[in-house]
Amino acid sequence: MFQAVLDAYGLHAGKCTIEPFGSGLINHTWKVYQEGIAYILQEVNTVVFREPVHIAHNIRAIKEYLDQTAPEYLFIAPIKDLNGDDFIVVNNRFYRIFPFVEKSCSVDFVHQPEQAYHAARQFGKFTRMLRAFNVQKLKPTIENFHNLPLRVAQFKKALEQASQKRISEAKFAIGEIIRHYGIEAQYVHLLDSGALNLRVIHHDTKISNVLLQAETGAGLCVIDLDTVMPGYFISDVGDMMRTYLSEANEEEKDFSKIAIRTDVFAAIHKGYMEEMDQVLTSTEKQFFIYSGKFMIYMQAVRFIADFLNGDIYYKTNYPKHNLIRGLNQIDLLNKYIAKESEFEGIIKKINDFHE
Ligand code: GN1
Ligand code: MG
Repeated sequence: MFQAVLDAYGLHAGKCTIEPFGSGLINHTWKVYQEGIAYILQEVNTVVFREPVHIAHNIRAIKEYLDQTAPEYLFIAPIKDLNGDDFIVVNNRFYRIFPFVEKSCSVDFVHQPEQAYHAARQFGKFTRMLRAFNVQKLKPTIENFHNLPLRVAQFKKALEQASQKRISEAKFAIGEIIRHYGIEAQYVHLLDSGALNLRVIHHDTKISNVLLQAETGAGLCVIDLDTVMPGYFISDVGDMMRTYLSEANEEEKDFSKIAIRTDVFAAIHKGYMEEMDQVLTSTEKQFFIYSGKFMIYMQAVRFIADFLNGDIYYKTNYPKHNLIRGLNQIDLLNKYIAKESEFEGIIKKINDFHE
């Protein structure tokens, strides 16, 4: 496989070193070196991304736009192969190669608020750079990816079809998801009211999807552009809340370790707003705090639905893995909701200062 893929790019397998790279669960990634130059080789998971050509289409359209409007902005598009294509298909598998950004690094956890600040700035900057880009030119790379009503409908269907054993094991989680149906109702109301604008959204804002300068830790650019598609800002801000606020992540089984860091909340707000303050409408800004509830709840719904379905989507390492992940997200959600008035206080203080 490597031979055929590398050939297409004029690289020579015999002269390369190839090693697995990164911590992604969906795609396969390798780092390739040849004669002192490093590349990132990736195979796209076509079970999850059913139309990989949509990914290539979106990245190309954005790259062309940015080359015209902001050539200094660091945007990591795939390298073209010898035929000028930005991906290659070998044995029905879909591969692409990216340049490796030298002197960059990434982290898997937010240890300090500054890291959350730098990441939030980069995700905000990305959407800001593309504020005048016609979002209708982008194709959905996963249909209904962050469509909460659909995710809840999938949960209800899973509940109907699940075994009695799984239903009784997940009893508490199911009750919690039902207790929080209001989060979905609020989303439906939000969309109906037209309060949110369709924008170019990243949809996977975990900290490892930002490249940082190795020396200073400052933000360089965003990566992992497969879920870049039209969406709402609450997806990006909400996924930062979901994955940065607690030091313990969704894999943690000891929920006493899940705790909300308000200084990280303030850092996400500062970084994102430094870029997006002039872009978001005042109505959209009212849903900054809601975004965390939206994303944490949706993730809980997805994990529990997958548990009820018999673990068919997310990779699992032990029998109740998805149930524990779902319970973890429910715990995070309840702790987030308990902090809402503190979050409001933080935002009010910033707004009062600017007035
Ligand atoms: C999946 O594998 P990863 O971490 O890139 C999922 C996200 C979830 C995340 C939860 C395409 O992303 O939506 O938030 O797991 N991506 C897809 O860990 O489903
Ligand atoms: Mg991803």
